[in-house]
Amino acid sequence: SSKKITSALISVFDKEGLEPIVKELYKNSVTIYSTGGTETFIKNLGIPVVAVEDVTSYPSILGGRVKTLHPKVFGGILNRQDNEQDVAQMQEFDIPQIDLVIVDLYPFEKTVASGAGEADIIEKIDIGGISLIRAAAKNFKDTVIVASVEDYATFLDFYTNNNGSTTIEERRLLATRAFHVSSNYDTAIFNYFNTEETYYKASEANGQVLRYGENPHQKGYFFGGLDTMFTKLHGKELSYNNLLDVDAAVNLIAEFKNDKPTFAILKHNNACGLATRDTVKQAYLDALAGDPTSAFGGVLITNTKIDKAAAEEINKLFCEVVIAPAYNDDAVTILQEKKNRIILIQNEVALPQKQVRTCLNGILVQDKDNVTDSKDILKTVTVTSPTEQEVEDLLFASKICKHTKSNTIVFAKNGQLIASGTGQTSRVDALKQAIEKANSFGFSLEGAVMASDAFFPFPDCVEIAKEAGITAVIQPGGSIKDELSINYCNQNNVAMVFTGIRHFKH
Ligand code: 93A
Repeated sequence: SSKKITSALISVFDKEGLEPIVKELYKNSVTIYSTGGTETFIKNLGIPVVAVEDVTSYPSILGGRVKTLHPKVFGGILNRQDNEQDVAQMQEFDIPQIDLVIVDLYPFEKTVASGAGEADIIEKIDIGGISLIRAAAKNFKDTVIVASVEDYATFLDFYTNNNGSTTIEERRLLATRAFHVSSNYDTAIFNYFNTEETYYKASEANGQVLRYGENPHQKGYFFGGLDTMFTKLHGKELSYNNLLDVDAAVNLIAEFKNDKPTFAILKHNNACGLATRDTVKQAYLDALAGDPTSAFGGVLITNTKIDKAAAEEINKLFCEVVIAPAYNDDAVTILQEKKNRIILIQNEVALPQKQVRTCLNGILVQDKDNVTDSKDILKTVTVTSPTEQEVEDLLFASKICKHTKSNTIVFAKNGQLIASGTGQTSRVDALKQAIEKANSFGFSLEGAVMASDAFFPFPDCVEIAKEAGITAVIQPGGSIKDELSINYCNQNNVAMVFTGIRHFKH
Protein backbone atom coordinates (compact mmCIF):
# COMPACT_ATOMS: atom_id res chain seq x y z
CA SER A 1 0.00 0.00 0.00
CA SER A 2 2.83 2.36 -0.82
CA LYS A 3 1.20 5.36 -2.48
CA LYS A 4 2.65 7.89 -4.86
CA ILE A 5 1.76 11.52 -4.21
CA THR A 6 0.62 13.28 -7.38
CA SER A 7 -1.19 16.27 -5.93
CA ALA A 8 -1.11 18.36 -2.76
CA LEU A 9 -3.20 21.02 -1.10
CA ILE A 10 -1.13 23.40 0.97
CA SER A 11 -2.70 25.98 3.26
CA VAL A 12 -0.41 27.23 5.98
CA PHE A 13 -0.59 30.25 8.23
CA ASP A 14 3.10 30.28 9.04
CA LYS A 15 5.14 29.83 5.87
CA GLU A 16 8.32 29.07 7.82
CA GLY A 17 9.88 25.73 6.83
CA LEU A 18 7.63 25.19 3.84
CA GLU A 19 10.20 25.90 1.13
CA PRO A 20 12.11 22.57 1.20
CA ILE A 21 8.85 20.61 1.07
CA VAL A 22 7.46 22.58 -1.86
CA LYS A 23 10.73 22.20 -3.74
CA GLU A 24 10.76 18.46 -3.13
CA LEU A 25 7.16 18.17 -4.33
CA TYR A 26 7.99 20.23 -7.42
CA LYS A 27 10.96 17.97 -8.16
CA ASN A 28 8.52 15.04 -8.17
CA SER A 29 6.07 16.84 -10.48
CA VAL A 30 3.37 17.07 -7.84
CA THR A 31 0.43 19.37 -8.68
CA ILE A 32 0.13 21.93 -5.91
CA TYR A 33 -3.16 23.60 -4.95
CA SER A 34 -3.08 26.43 -2.48
CA THR A 35 -4.91 29.23 -0.67
CA GLY A 36 -4.26 33.00 -0.98
CA GLY A 37 -1.19 33.78 1.10
CA THR A 38 0.32 30.34 0.66
CA GLU A 39 -0.23 30.54 -3.08
CA THR A 40 1.67 33.84 -3.25
CA PHE A 41 4.49 32.38 -1.17
CA ILE A 42 4.88 29.37 -3.48
CA LYS A 43 4.63 31.50 -6.62
CA ASN A 44 7.41 33.71 -5.24
CA LEU A 45 9.62 30.63 -5.04
CA GLY A 46 9.13 30.30 -8.77
CA ILE A 47 7.11 27.13 -8.43
CA PRO A 48 3.83 26.61 -10.30
CA VAL A 49 0.75 26.51 -8.10
CA VAL A 50 -3.02 26.28 -8.75
CA ALA A 51 -5.31 28.57 -6.72
CA VAL A 52 -7.99 26.72 -4.80
CA GLU A 53 -10.47 29.18 -6.28
CA ASP A 54 -9.71 27.71 -9.70
CA VAL A 55 -10.61 24.26 -8.40
CA THR A 56 -13.83 25.35 -6.70
CA SER A 57 -14.78 28.03 -9.25
CA TYR A 58 -15.67 29.99 -6.18
CA PRO A 59 -13.88 32.97 -4.67
CA SER A 60 -12.66 33.11 -1.09
CA ILE A 61 -15.58 34.79 0.69
CA LEU A 62 -16.54 36.36 4.01
CA GLY A 63 -13.08 37.81 4.51
CA GLY A 64 -11.45 34.41 4.10
CA ARG A 65 -13.77 32.58 6.49
CA VAL A 66 -14.81 30.34 3.60
CA LYS A 67 -12.03 29.49 1.20
CA THR A 68 -11.36 25.74 1.20
CA LEU A 69 -14.75 24.66 2.53
CA HIS A 70 -16.07 23.21 -0.72
CA PRO A 71 -17.12 19.74 -1.98
CA LYS A 72 -14.49 19.81 -4.69
CA VAL A 73 -11.78 20.21 -2.07
CA PHE A 74 -13.21 17.81 0.49
CA GLY A 75 -14.26 15.32 -2.18
CA GLY A 76 -10.67 15.31 -3.40
CA ILE A 77 -9.43 14.53 0.10
CA LEU A 78 -12.12 12.15 1.35
CA ASN A 79 -12.76 9.87 -1.63
CA ARG A 80 -11.95 6.19 -1.18
CA GLN A 81 -9.94 5.02 -4.12
CA ASP A 82 -11.04 1.41 -3.72
CA ASN A 83 -14.72 2.38 -3.69
CA GLU A 84 -16.41 2.20 -7.10
CA GLN A 85 -19.10 4.71 -6.28
CA ASP A 86 -16.55 7.20 -4.94
CA VAL A 87 -14.45 6.81 -8.08
CA ALA A 88 -17.50 7.29 -10.32
CA GLN A 89 -18.60 10.40 -8.42
CA MET A 90 -15.12 11.89 -8.68
CA GLN A 91 -15.57 11.66 -12.43
CA GLU A 92 -19.17 12.83 -12.42
CA PHE A 93 -18.47 15.96 -10.41
CA ASP A 94 -15.04 16.59 -11.88
CA ILE A 95 -13.28 16.48 -8.55
CA PRO A 96 -9.47 16.55 -8.55
CA GLN A 97 -7.67 13.94 -6.45
CA ILE A 98 -5.78 15.39 -3.48
CA ASP A 99 -3.15 12.98 -2.13
CA LEU A 100 -1.43 15.22 0.38
CA VAL A 101 -2.70 17.97 2.68
CA ILE A 102 -0.36 20.33 4.48
CA VAL A 103 -1.87 22.71 7.01
CA ASP A 104 -0.64 25.12 9.63
CA LEU A 105 -3.63 26.37 11.59
CA TYR A 106 -4.48 29.94 12.53
CA PRO A 107 -2.50 30.64 15.70
CA PHE A 108 -5.40 30.66 18.14
CA GLU A 109 -3.44 30.25 21.38
CA LYS A 110 -0.81 32.79 20.39
CA THR A 111 -3.53 35.32 19.62
CA VAL A 112 -5.16 34.76 23.00
CA ALA A 113 -1.77 35.03 24.72
CA SER A 114 -1.02 38.30 22.88
CA GLY A 115 -3.90 39.93 24.74
CA ALA A 116 -5.87 40.54 21.54
CA GLY A 117 -9.54 41.47 21.77
CA GLU A 118 -12.38 39.00 21.47
CA ALA A 119 -13.12 39.79 17.80
CA ASP A 120 -9.53 39.08 16.79
CA ILE A 121 -9.46 35.91 18.83
CA ILE A 122 -12.68 34.62 17.29
CA GLU A 123 -11.33 35.24 13.78
CA LYS A 124 -8.40 33.00 14.70
CA ILE A 125 -10.66 30.00 15.21
CA ASP A 126 -9.62 28.02 12.18
CA ILE A 127 -12.54 26.21 10.54
CA GLY A 128 -11.37 25.28 7.07
CA GLY A 129 -7.90 24.24 8.22
CA ILE A 130 -9.14 22.03 11.04
CA SER A 131 -11.63 20.44 8.63
CA LEU A 132 -8.87 19.75 6.11
CA ILE A 133 -6.83 18.10 8.84
CA ARG A 134 -9.68 15.94 10.07
CA ALA A 135 -10.74 14.94 6.56
CA ALA A 136 -7.27 13.96 5.42
CA ALA A 137 -6.53 12.13 8.68
CA LYS A 138 -9.83 10.25 8.45
CA ASN A 139 -8.93 9.11 4.94
CA PHE A 140 -5.36 8.13 5.86
CA LYS A 141 -5.75 5.00 3.74
CA ASP A 142 -5.47 7.22 0.66
CA THR A 143 -4.42 10.65 1.87
CA VAL A 144 -1.34 11.98 3.65
CA ILE A 145 -1.85 14.63 6.33
CA VAL A 146 0.83 16.97 7.60
CA ALA A 147 -0.98 18.95 10.28
CA SER A 148 1.77 21.01 11.78
CA VAL A 149 5.19 22.48 11.11
CA GLU A 150 6.46 19.97 13.65
CA ASP A 151 5.67 17.15 11.22
CA TYR A 152 7.48 18.63 8.20
CA ALA A 153 10.74 16.82 8.94
CA THR A 154 8.97 13.50 9.55
CA PHE A 155 7.04 13.84 6.33
CA LEU A 156 10.10 14.77 4.25
CA ASP A 157 11.92 11.82 5.74
CA PHE A 158 9.14 9.40 4.75
CA TYR A 159 8.73 11.03 1.36
CA THR A 160 12.35 11.13 0.25
CA ASN A 161 13.21 7.67 1.60
CA ASN A 162 10.27 6.28 -0.27
CA ASN A 163 10.77 7.76 -3.71
CA GLY A 164 7.84 10.16 -3.51
CA SER A 165 5.50 7.66 -1.87
CA THR A 166 4.31 6.92 1.64
CA THR A 167 3.35 3.65 3.34
CA ILE A 168 0.05 3.02 5.11
CA GLU A 169 1.87 2.84 8.45
CA GLU A 170 3.42 6.26 7.81
CA ARG A 171 0.07 7.73 6.82
CA ARG A 172 -1.58 6.30 9.92
CA LEU A 173 1.16 7.72 12.13
CA LEU A 174 0.75 11.16 10.56
CA ALA A 175 -3.03 10.85 11.04
CA THR A 176 -2.52 10.09 14.71
CA ARG A 177 -0.39 13.19 15.08
CA ALA A 178 -3.01 15.16 13.16
CA PHE A 179 -5.77 14.20 15.59
CA HIS A 180 -3.45 15.19 18.39
CA VAL A 181 -3.13 18.61 16.77
CA SER A 182 -6.87 18.97 16.22
CA SER A 183 -7.82 17.84 19.73
CA ASN A 184 -5.29 20.20 21.31
CA TYR A 185 -6.57 23.01 19.14
CA ASP A 186 -10.17 22.43 20.19
CA THR A 187 -9.11 22.13 23.82
CA ALA A 188 -7.43 25.52 23.59
CA ILE A 189 -10.63 27.02 22.18
CA PHE A 190 -12.69 25.31 24.88
CA ASN A 191 -10.38 26.66 27.58
CA TYR A 192 -10.73 30.17 26.20
CA PHE A 193 -14.53 29.96 26.26
CA ASN A 194 -14.66 28.14 29.55
CA THR A 195 -14.59 31.03 31.95
CA GLU A 196 -16.36 30.21 35.22
CA GLU A 197 -19.65 31.82 34.44
CA THR A 198 -20.19 30.36 31.00
CA TYR A 199 -19.07 26.92 32.12
CA TYR A 200 -21.55 26.88 34.96
CA LYS A 201 -24.28 28.28 32.77
CA ALA A 202 -23.55 25.54 30.27
CA SER A 203 -23.86 23.07 33.11
CA GLU A 204 -27.50 24.01 33.48
CA ALA A 205 -28.03 22.41 30.12
CA ASN A 206 -25.50 19.58 30.39
CA GLY A 207 -25.49 18.76 34.05
CA GLN A 208 -27.13 19.77 37.23
CA VAL A 209 -26.80 22.89 39.33
CA LEU A 210 -27.16 21.69 42.90
CA ARG A 211 -28.89 23.70 45.57
CA TYR A 212 -25.43 24.11 47.10
CA GLY A 213 -22.27 22.13 47.75
CA GLU A 214 -21.29 20.33 50.92
CA ASN A 215 -22.44 23.39 52.92
CA PRO A 216 -24.92 26.12 52.06
CA HIS A 217 -22.21 28.72 51.46
CA GLN A 218 -20.56 26.53 48.79
CA LYS A 219 -21.84 26.39 45.22
CA GLY A 220 -22.27 22.89 43.89
CA TYR A 221 -22.66 21.20 40.51
CA PHE A 222 -23.00 17.66 39.29
CA PHE A 223 -21.75 16.57 35.87
CA GLY A 224 -22.93 13.19 34.79
CA GLY A 225 -25.87 11.15 33.63
CA LEU A 226 -27.89 10.21 36.69
CA ASP A 227 -30.87 9.31 34.55
CA THR A 228 -29.16 6.23 33.19
CA MET A 229 -28.29 4.98 36.66
CA PHE A 230 -31.56 5.74 38.42
CA THR A 231 -35.23 6.17 37.78
CA LYS A 232 -36.56 8.68 40.26
CA LEU A 233 -40.04 7.89 41.48
CA HIS A 234 -40.52 10.55 44.10
CA GLY A 235 -39.01 13.28 46.26
CA LYS A 236 -36.93 16.43 46.27
CA GLU A 237 -33.73 17.08 44.32
CA LEU A 238 -30.69 15.08 45.34
CA SER A 239 -28.24 17.30 47.20
CA TYR A 240 -24.47 17.26 46.99
CA ASN A 241 -24.25 15.19 50.17
CA ASN A 242 -27.08 12.89 49.03
CA LEU A 243 -25.14 12.19 45.85
CA LEU A 244 -22.03 11.22 47.79
CA ASP A 245 -24.07 8.93 50.01
CA VAL A 246 -25.85 7.40 47.03
CA ASP A 247 -22.47 6.76 45.42
CA ALA A 248 -21.21 5.05 48.57
CA ALA A 249 -24.47 3.10 48.84
CA VAL A 250 -24.49 1.65 45.33
CA ASN A 251 -20.85 0.64 45.59
CA LEU A 252 -21.47 -1.02 48.95
CA ILE A 253 -24.59 -2.90 47.88
CA ALA A 254 -22.83 -4.14 44.74
CA GLU A 255 -20.82 -6.40 47.07
CA PHE A 256 -24.04 -8.16 48.00
CA LYS A 257 -25.53 -8.37 44.54
CA ASN A 258 -25.80 -12.16 44.53
CA ASP A 259 -26.62 -12.59 48.21
CA LYS A 260 -29.91 -13.06 50.04
CA PRO A 261 -31.96 -9.90 50.69
CA THR A 262 -29.50 -7.36 52.03
CA PHE A 263 -30.30 -3.92 53.39
CA ALA A 264 -27.83 -1.16 54.20
CA ILE A 265 -28.24 2.21 55.90
CA LEU A 266 -25.56 4.81 55.29
CA LYS A 267 -24.61 8.05 56.99
CA HIS A 268 -21.78 10.29 55.82
CA ASN A 269 -20.81 7.65 53.24
CA ASN A 270 -20.34 4.89 55.83
CA ALA A 271 -22.67 2.00 56.61
CA CYS A 272 -24.21 2.40 60.05
CA GLY A 273 -26.40 -0.66 59.59
CA LEU A 274 -26.37 -3.65 57.26
CA ALA A 275 -27.94 -7.08 57.41
CA THR A 276 -28.53 -10.07 55.16
CA ARG A 277 -31.74 -11.97 55.86
CA ASP A 278 -34.44 -14.15 54.30
CA THR A 279 -36.79 -11.23 53.70
CA VAL A 280 -36.18 -7.62 52.80
CA LYS A 281 -38.24 -6.48 55.78
CA GLN A 282 -36.12 -8.46 58.23
CA ALA A 283 -32.93 -7.28 56.52
CA TYR A 284 -34.11 -3.68 57.00
CA LEU A 285 -35.07 -4.21 60.65
CA ASP A 286 -31.74 -5.81 61.48
CA ALA A 287 -29.82 -3.13 59.58
CA LEU A 288 -31.69 -0.49 61.56
CA ALA A 289 -30.95 -2.29 64.83
CA GLY A 290 -27.23 -1.87 64.12
CA ASP A 291 -27.47 1.83 64.94
CA PRO A 292 -30.99 3.30 65.09
CA THR A 293 -29.59 6.67 66.16
CA SER A 294 -27.36 7.15 63.12
CA ALA A 295 -30.04 5.81 60.77
CA PHE A 296 -32.05 9.03 61.25
CA GLY A 297 -31.74 11.00 58.00
CA GLY A 298 -29.76 8.25 56.35
CA VAL A 299 -29.60 6.79 52.86
CA LEU A 300 -31.17 3.33 52.52
CA ILE A 301 -30.31 0.77 49.90
CA THR A 302 -31.19 -2.84 49.22
CA ASN A 303 -30.37 -5.50 46.63
CA THR A 304 -33.97 -6.73 46.60
CA LYS A 305 -37.41 -5.51 45.54
CA ILE A 306 -39.05 -3.55 48.37
CA ASP A 307 -42.44 -4.98 49.26
CA LYS A 308 -45.29 -3.54 51.29
CA ALA A 309 -44.19 -5.14 54.57
CA ALA A 310 -40.72 -3.60 54.29
CA ALA A 311 -42.12 -0.23 53.17
CA GLU A 312 -44.36 -0.04 56.23
CA GLU A 313 -41.32 -0.39 58.48
CA ILE A 314 -39.13 1.98 56.44
CA ASN A 315 -41.88 4.59 56.51
CA LYS A 316 -41.50 4.90 60.27
CA LEU A 317 -37.96 6.22 59.80
CA PHE A 318 -37.05 9.70 58.66
CA CYS A 319 -34.64 8.99 55.83
CA GLU A 320 -33.39 11.05 52.89
CA VAL A 321 -33.13 8.47 50.11
CA VAL A 322 -34.38 4.94 49.45
CA ILE A 323 -32.74 2.94 46.65
CA ALA A 324 -33.84 -0.47 45.40
CA PRO A 325 -33.78 -2.40 42.13
CA ALA A 326 -37.61 -2.47 42.21
CA TYR A 327 -40.67 -1.73 44.35
CA ASN A 328 -44.12 -3.16 44.68
CA ASP A 329 -46.70 -0.54 43.75
CA ASP A 330 -48.18 -0.45 47.26
CA ALA A 331 -44.65 -0.07 48.66
CA VAL A 332 -44.16 3.08 46.59
CA THR A 333 -47.52 4.41 47.74
CA ILE A 334 -46.41 4.05 51.35
CA LEU A 335 -42.90 5.41 50.87
CA GLN A 336 -44.06 8.54 49.07
CA GLU A 337 -46.21 9.58 52.00
CA LYS A 338 -43.23 11.69 53.02
CA LYS A 339 -43.12 14.54 50.53
CA ASN A 340 -39.36 15.01 50.41
CA ARG A 341 -38.23 11.40 50.64
CA ILE A 342 -36.30 10.52 47.50
CA ILE A 343 -37.24 7.15 46.03
CA LEU A 344 -34.91 5.75 43.39
CA ILE A 345 -34.95 2.64 41.27
CA GLN A 346 -31.38 1.58 40.67
CA ASN A 347 -31.12 0.56 37.03
CA GLU A 348 -28.96 -2.34 35.92
CA VAL A 349 -25.95 -0.37 34.67
CA ALA A 350 -22.29 -1.02 35.30
CA LEU A 351 -20.53 1.25 37.78
CA PRO A 352 -17.50 3.22 36.59
CA GLN A 353 -14.23 1.39 36.98
CA LYS A 354 -12.11 4.49 37.58
CA GLN A 355 -12.14 6.96 40.47
CA VAL A 356 -11.22 10.61 39.99
CA ARG A 357 -10.72 13.41 42.52
CA THR A 358 -8.97 16.73 42.63
CA CYS A 359 -5.56 16.84 44.22
CA LEU A 360 -3.46 19.98 44.67
CA ASN A 361 -3.34 21.59 41.24
CA GLY A 362 -4.23 18.38 39.40
CA ILE A 363 -6.36 15.31 39.60
CA LEU A 364 -5.84 11.83 40.97
CA VAL A 365 -7.15 8.88 39.01
CA GLN A 366 -7.15 5.30 40.20
CA ASP A 367 -8.72 1.94 39.47
CA LYS A 368 -11.61 1.17 41.70
CA ASP A 369 -10.86 -1.30 44.53
CA ASN A 370 -12.47 -4.21 42.76
CA VAL A 371 -11.17 -7.01 44.92
CA THR A 372 -13.78 -8.66 47.09
CA ASP A 373 -12.20 -10.96 49.67
CA SER A 374 -13.39 -14.50 49.03
CA LYS A 375 -13.00 -17.85 50.74
CA ASP A 376 -10.23 -19.05 48.45
CA ILE A 377 -7.82 -16.23 49.35
CA LEU A 378 -8.16 -16.66 53.12
CA LYS A 379 -5.10 -17.99 54.88
CA THR A 380 -5.63 -19.19 58.42
CA VAL A 381 -2.58 -18.12 60.42
CA THR A 382 -3.66 -19.37 63.84
CA VAL A 383 -3.91 -22.82 65.43
CA THR A 384 -7.67 -22.30 65.70
CA SER A 385 -9.57 -22.20 62.44
CA PRO A 386 -12.72 -20.12 62.08
CA THR A 387 -15.99 -22.05 62.04
CA GLU A 388 -18.07 -22.08 58.87
CA GLN A 389 -20.40 -19.43 60.26
CA GLU A 390 -17.41 -17.34 61.28
CA VAL A 391 -15.91 -17.56 57.80
CA GLU A 392 -19.18 -16.30 56.38
CA ASP A 393 -19.27 -13.46 58.89
CA LEU A 394 -15.61 -12.62 58.30
CA LEU A 395 -16.20 -12.23 54.57
CA PHE A 396 -19.39 -10.28 55.25
CA ALA A 397 -17.55 -7.94 57.65
CA SER A 398 -14.70 -7.53 55.19
CA LYS A 399 -17.08 -6.34 52.45
CA ILE A 400 -18.43 -3.62 54.73
CA CYS A 401 -14.95 -2.75 55.93
CA LYS A 402 -13.80 -2.17 52.34
CA HIS A 403 -16.52 0.47 51.87
CA THR A 404 -15.93 2.29 55.15
CA LYS A 405 -13.56 5.22 55.69
CA SER A 406 -10.16 4.26 57.07
CA ASN A 407 -9.14 3.47 59.69
CA THR A 408 -11.92 0.96 60.03
CA ILE A 409 -12.86 -1.84 62.37
CA VAL A 410 -16.05 -3.76 61.65
CA PHE A 411 -17.83 -6.24 63.93
CA ALA A 412 -20.36 -8.66 62.50
CA LYS A 413 -22.32 -11.67 63.64
CA ASN A 414 -24.80 -13.89 61.81
CA GLY A 415 -25.01 -11.68 58.73
CA GLN A 416 -25.52 -8.48 60.67
CA LEU A 417 -23.29 -5.45 61.10
CA ILE A 418 -22.95 -5.15 64.87
CA ALA A 419 -20.87 -1.99 64.99
CA SER A 420 -18.00 -0.26 63.29
CA GLY A 421 -15.31 2.27 64.08
CA THR A 422 -14.92 4.58 61.11
CA GLY A 423 -12.47 7.17 59.85
CA GLN A 424 -10.23 7.17 62.90
CA THR A 425 -6.61 8.24 62.90
CA SER A 426 -5.62 5.19 64.93
CA ARG A 427 -6.81 1.63 64.56
CA VAL A 428 -7.13 1.23 68.33
CA ASP A 429 -9.47 4.22 68.39
CA ALA A 430 -11.58 2.66 65.62
CA LEU A 431 -11.73 -0.56 67.63
CA LYS A 432 -12.69 1.22 70.86
CA GLN A 433 -15.36 3.16 69.03
CA ALA A 434 -16.81 -0.07 67.61
CA ILE A 435 -16.87 -1.73 71.03
CA GLU A 436 -18.58 1.24 72.63
CA LYS A 437 -21.17 1.42 69.85
CA ALA A 438 -21.94 -2.29 70.06
CA ASN A 439 -22.41 -2.02 73.82
CA SER A 440 -24.57 1.08 73.59
CA PHE A 441 -27.02 -0.66 71.22
CA GLY A 442 -27.24 -3.73 73.44
CA PHE A 443 -25.15 -6.19 71.43
CA SER A 444 -23.04 -8.89 72.96
CA LEU A 445 -19.77 -9.27 71.11
CA GLU A 446 -19.40 -12.84 72.36
CA GLY A 447 -18.82 -14.90 69.20
CA ALA A 448 -18.76 -11.88 66.90
CA VAL A 449 -16.01 -11.46 64.27
CA MET A 450 -13.77 -8.49 63.50
CA ALA A 451 -12.52 -7.10 60.20
CA SER A 452 -9.77 -4.53 59.78
CA ASP A 453 -9.08 -2.63 56.54
CA ALA A 454 -5.32 -2.79 57.11
CA PHE A 455 -2.88 -4.79 59.20
CA PHE A 456 -2.43 -4.44 62.96
CA PRO A 457 0.91 -2.77 63.64
CA PHE A 458 0.84 -4.06 67.24
CA PRO A 459 -0.95 -6.86 69.09
CA ASP A 460 -3.05 -4.36 71.07
CA CYS A 461 -6.06 -4.62 68.72
CA VAL A 462 -6.44 -8.39 69.03
CA GLU A 463 -5.95 -8.13 72.80
CA ILE A 464 -8.70 -5.56 73.21
CA ALA A 465 -11.00 -7.36 70.73
CA LYS A 466 -10.61 -10.71 72.50
CA GLU A 467 -11.40 -9.07 75.85
CA ALA A 468 -14.61 -7.74 74.26
CA GLY A 469 -15.63 -11.22 73.07
CA ILE A 470 -14.39 -11.42 69.45
CA THR A 471 -13.58 -15.00 68.40
CA ALA A 472 -12.37 -14.58 64.79
CA VAL A 473 -10.46 -11.88 62.92
CA ILE A 474 -9.90 -11.03 59.24
CA GLN A 475 -7.12 -8.66 58.20
CA PRO A 476 -4.61 -8.28 55.36
CA GLY A 477 -1.55 -9.16 57.45
CA GLY A 478 1.87 -7.90 56.47
CA SER A 479 3.03 -6.06 59.57
CA ILE A 480 6.55 -6.84 60.77
CA LYS A 481 4.89 -7.50 64.13
CA ASP A 482 2.23 -9.94 62.75
CA GLU A 483 3.79 -12.68 64.84
CA LEU A 484 2.86 -10.87 68.08
CA SER A 485 -0.83 -10.71 67.08
CA ILE A 486 -0.76 -14.35 65.94
CA ASN A 487 0.87 -15.50 69.19
CA TYR A 488 -1.73 -13.70 71.24
CA CYS A 489 -4.56 -15.28 69.23
CA ASN A 490 -3.00 -18.72 69.60
CA GLN A 491 -2.73 -18.33 73.36
CA ASN A 492 -6.32 -17.13 73.59
CA ASN A 493 -8.15 -19.42 71.19
CA VAL A 494 -8.93 -16.70 68.64
CA ALA A 495 -9.02 -17.62 64.94
CA MET A 496 -7.34 -15.24 62.53
CA VAL A 497 -7.22 -15.24 58.72
CA PHE A 498 -5.02 -13.16 56.43
CA THR A 499 -6.22 -11.93 53.05
CA GLY A 500 -3.05 -10.27 51.79
CA ILE A 501 -5.23 -7.45 50.46
CA ARG A 502 -5.49 -4.03 52.04
CA HIS A 503 -8.69 -2.03 51.66
CA PHE A 504 -7.89 1.57 52.55
CA LYS A 505 -10.62 4.07 51.71
CA HIS A 506 -9.91 7.75 52.23
O1 93A B 1 -11.15 31.01 7.83
S1 93A B 1 -10.98 29.60 7.64
O2 93A B 1 -11.43 28.79 8.70
N1 93A B 1 -11.78 29.12 6.31
C1 93A B 1 -11.29 28.27 5.40
O3 93A B 1 -12.03 27.83 4.51
C2 93A B 1 -9.88 27.91 5.46
N2 93A B 1 -9.14 27.11 4.67
C3 93A B 1 -7.87 27.15 5.11
N3 93A B 1 -9.41 29.31 7.39
C4 93A B 1 -9.03 28.45 6.43
N4 93A B 1 -7.77 27.96 6.18
C5 93A B 1 -6.58 28.37 6.95
O4 93A B 1 -6.01 29.45 6.25
C6 93A B 1 -5.48 27.37 7.09
O5 93A B 1 -5.62 26.53 8.21
C7 93A B 1 -4.24 28.26 7.22
O6 93A B 1 -3.99 28.56 8.58
C8 93A B 1 -4.60 29.56 6.51
C9 93A B 1 -3.82 29.74 5.24
O7 93A B 1 -4.28 30.86 4.56
P1 93A B 1 -3.37 31.57 3.43
O8 93A B 1 -2.86 30.50 2.54
O9 93A B 1 -4.27 32.54 2.76
O10 93A B 1 -2.22 32.25 4.17
